[in-house]
Amino acid sequence: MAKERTFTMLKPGVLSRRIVGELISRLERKGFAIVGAKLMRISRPLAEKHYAEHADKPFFGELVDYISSGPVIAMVLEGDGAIARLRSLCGSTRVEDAAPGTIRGDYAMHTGLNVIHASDSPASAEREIGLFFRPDEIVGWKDGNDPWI
Ligand code: DAT
Ligand code: MG
Repeated sequence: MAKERTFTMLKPGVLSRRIVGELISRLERKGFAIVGAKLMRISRPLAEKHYAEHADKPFFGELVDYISSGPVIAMVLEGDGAIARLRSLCGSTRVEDAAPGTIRGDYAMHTGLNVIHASDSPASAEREIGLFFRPDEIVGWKDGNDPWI
């Protein structure tokens, strides 16, 4: 499986619940390498761009309100097959379907507050990384002999 980069974000509420460390630990424990990370508050225009594919959904307004309502941790993760593997670690979008053992399954009670974002395809990953990170904010550090990722 080819090495990929994907975009992830710990959503508003994760900082106030003091579970940033736990969630990042789960990403690291799986084997992803963190190559970009920032604590930020998302502006409404950035939120609207990030979630543009949902602009005509009934929950779009609430989604943009929520994602811009508090601090988030935006990250770029690297690893073999990172895009699909991160989606699988996060679990299903609907919390009713998010299996125990996944991040959403373990930490979320409401679909609209499902704790973590993860890019859903190579095209989304490239687009979302570009929305949140300048090229010089991404620091590749993987040792060529590192067998973990
Ligand atoms: P995902 O975050 O798994 O990629 P998505 O792109 O379909 O899911 O939706 C983006 C976010 O919007 C999702 O994480 C939570 C929210 N959302 C999705 N469907 C929803 C719904 N039916 N009601 C309320 N919020 C919803
Ligand atoms: Mg999505």
